[in-house]
Amino acid sequence: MKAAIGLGSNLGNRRAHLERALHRLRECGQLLAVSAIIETDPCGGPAQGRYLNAAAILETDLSPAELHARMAAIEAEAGRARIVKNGPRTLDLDVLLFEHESVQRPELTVPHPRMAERRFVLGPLAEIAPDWRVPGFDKSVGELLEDLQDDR
Ligand code: PH2
Ligand code: MG
Ligand code: MG
Repeated sequence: MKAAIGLGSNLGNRRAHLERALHRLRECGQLLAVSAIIETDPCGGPAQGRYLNAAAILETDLSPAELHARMAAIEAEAGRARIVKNGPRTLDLDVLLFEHESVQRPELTVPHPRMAERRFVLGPLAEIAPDWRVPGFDKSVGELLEDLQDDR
């Protein structure tokens, strides 16, 4: 099964956090594609530093819940603390898409509920998976990015 994963960091050695996470994700399956790492202005939350963001496609035998748990462990390894919503973080790993499944669990919603509004998510993802159709939108990742560019 294919999962699209969003990566972000704006604390500490940001690039090292992302690279370490990509290395650890290889233990969860096969990384089929990794986008360029881009620097982005922070969206939402308190005033904070700029982010490095990227996206990756993982082929995995894990379920969405298992993958989410493994990703939370990788975040914890990077010293991720959850103090402020949308606050600065050493490492954020989000399951953006899982095949064409919709997942509604207390700890995990897929597609990621805010991905369609976020250029820092759609930009990197459109680089590696522009044609992936997003459940609930009846649009592809590339089309969602175009919509965003239309109204901003
Ligand atoms: N993540 C957030 C909130 N704001 N802004 C940018 N540029 N990049 C992020 O990864 C990011 C954010 C919550 O996950
Ligand atoms: Mg996030
Ligand atoms: Mg997250």
